[in-house]
Order: sequence, then C-alpha cells, then structure tokens
Amino acid sequence: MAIKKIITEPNKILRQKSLTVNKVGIDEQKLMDDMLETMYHANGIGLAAIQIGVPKRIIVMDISKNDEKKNPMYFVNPLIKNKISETSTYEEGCLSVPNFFAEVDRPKKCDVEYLDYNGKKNLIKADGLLATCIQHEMDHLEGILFIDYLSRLKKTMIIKKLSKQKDRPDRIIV
Ligand code: GNR
Ligand code: NI
Repeated sequence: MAIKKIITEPNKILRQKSLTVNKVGIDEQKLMDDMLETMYHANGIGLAAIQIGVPKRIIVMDISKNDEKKNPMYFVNPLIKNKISETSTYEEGCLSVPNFFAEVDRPKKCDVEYLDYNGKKNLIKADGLLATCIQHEMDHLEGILFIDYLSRLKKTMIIKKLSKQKDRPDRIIV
C-alpha cells in the first residue's frame, strides 16, 4: 500500500470525467488499497480515484466514528438508482478543497448500485452521512466539486485563496 498525493483545486485534472471500469482486477484492487490508505492518512471519510489523478470510476469511503471499528467501503462504477426529492443540508468539506467548508443541499436518501472490492454487484440504500458522502464522491467522477454549488462570489473567493496557498512553498530552505 502507498500514500498518494491528493490533488487540490485549482487543477484541471479534478474536472475530468472518470471512465467506467471494465473489470475489477488486481490493478483496481491495488488502487483501492492505496486510496483507502491515502484517505485515512488525510483524515477523510471518502476519496474518489481522480483525487489522486486516476480517472477511473472508483470510490472508497469509511464513515465509521473514531472510536468505532474501521469500516472501509469500496464502490466501483456506482450508479444512483433512485433518489428522493426531499433534501438535507450538510456542511461539506473536500480533501481537494482543503480548509474550506460550506453547506450543501442534496437528496436525503438514494439507492446506489455498484461493484464491490471483489467485482460483485451490490445495492445499498443510503441515507444520512452515507447518502451525502456517496453523492459528493460521485460528483468527483463527473468532475464536479462541492464549491460548484456555491454562489459565484463564494466559489471565486475560495479558488483565489487556494491558488495563493499553492504559490507558497510549504517549507523555505535557506
Ligand atoms: O473527508 C471528507 N468529509 C466530507 C464531509 C462532508 C461531506 C463530504 C465529505 S467527503 C470528504 C473527503 C473528500 O473530499 N472526498 O471526496
Ligand atoms: Ni471531495
């Protein structure tokens, strides 16, 4: 397993549409292992492959609480089968938009069909944080970020601040 670098906004890679996976093979399983390790290392609850630069329709998630047993979840080629019109609001963050948080409305519940770590077809009924997170991750597969739902003003401000942060090196060696 390996910890990969998470790509942050602004970066065109994050706007790519990810491609359907033909077969869940050893390469995809290794990718999922690396994604999970990278996500845990960054203290995230979800990660899409494109966030580490791989345009495949693969998501990993773990929404278990800190004091609970780890519960990694893997979603390959996820499809939303059914979402209810009722929405809920959640304060979202994104590892690709570090240190910014904002409220986003999304359908409160959805059914998701996907292939698991072993390539087996599954269906889950998601609600609460699971539904929010899975929809946030599925947006990444389409090149969509949560800041796209904010006002033009807020979005521009966030991107401007993130690009300034990027210009600044982490460490200055004299
Ligand atoms: O770690 C994350 N937390 C989070 C909180 C609220 C809604 C969505 C998320 S996903 C995010 C990790 C991430 O950026 N996944 O793409
Ligand atoms: Ni994200």
